[in-house]
Amino acid sequence: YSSALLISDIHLTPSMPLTAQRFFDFCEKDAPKVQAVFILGDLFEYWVGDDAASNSPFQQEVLHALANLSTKTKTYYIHGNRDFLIGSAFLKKTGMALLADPSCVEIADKKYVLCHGDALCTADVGYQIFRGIVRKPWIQKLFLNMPLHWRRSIANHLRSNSHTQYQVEANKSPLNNQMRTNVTLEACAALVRGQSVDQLIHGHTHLPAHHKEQLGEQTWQRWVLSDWDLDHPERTTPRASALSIDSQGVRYLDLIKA
Ligand code: OKV
Ligand code: MN
Repeated sequence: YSSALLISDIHLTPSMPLTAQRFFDFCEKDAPKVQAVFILGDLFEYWVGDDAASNSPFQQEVLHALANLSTKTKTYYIHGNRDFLIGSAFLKKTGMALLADPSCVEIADKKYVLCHGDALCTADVGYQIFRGIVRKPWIQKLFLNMPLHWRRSIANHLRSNSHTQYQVEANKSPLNNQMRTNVTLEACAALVRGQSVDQLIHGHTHLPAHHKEQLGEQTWQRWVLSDWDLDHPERTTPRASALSIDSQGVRYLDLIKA
């Protein structure tokens, strides 16, 4: 592809209408201008199975926006830590192609490693244990075979527990918490070394920035995608951006100003 847009962490939910509207506008106006769109996970705030989407008018609206976009440009998806249960039924209806986490892609003659980013947060041992459990195929099969109301109830419990736990940790020691929930230099180094690529793009941490990093002899660049937050009442400056790649290079596209 000679041009692409990359987004992640939109955390779509009906309770965030301004964020959702910006996403619909993105699909209609911004995204069709490029040859490929990569969504690097956490498009949705939560996901308990493709069958739940059929009952939700909101998820249907998102599905149609993506299906319409897929007729105009190539669309790719990488699972996030929230919507990793997005399955082949939803993907087929939206026309998106699933990419493995991580994946190596070539855009405008340069190679990039793309991933959601949660697997790089290796200092967060508790989260990596949770991830190891819910990412096991047999556990996912078990979960998906439960009645929808059980799945919703489990998801609500896990979500409220994780929210409380996170706030407790953050209040105890904010700096330690930030370090624990960020990617580690070692995990990034291992990833770029394994893929023999020196440009890495991920989301998840909600810390958008361009980094030039080094560990030993190894050097690489890392771009972090931003989350989208147009609904948060305490946030005076709403945030939403995409990463744009073309023959000119890599840059952040501010979707609030645009
Ligand atoms: C996603 C996260 C909730 C973090 C549960 C097996 C279980 C899947 C699941 C249930 C929860 C996804 C699918 C959600 C991410 C949370 C809370 C914290 C840190 C099982 C397979 F329980 F049976 F083992 N889930 N949902 N969290 O609500 O979208 O990432 S979720
Ligand atoms: Mn995430």
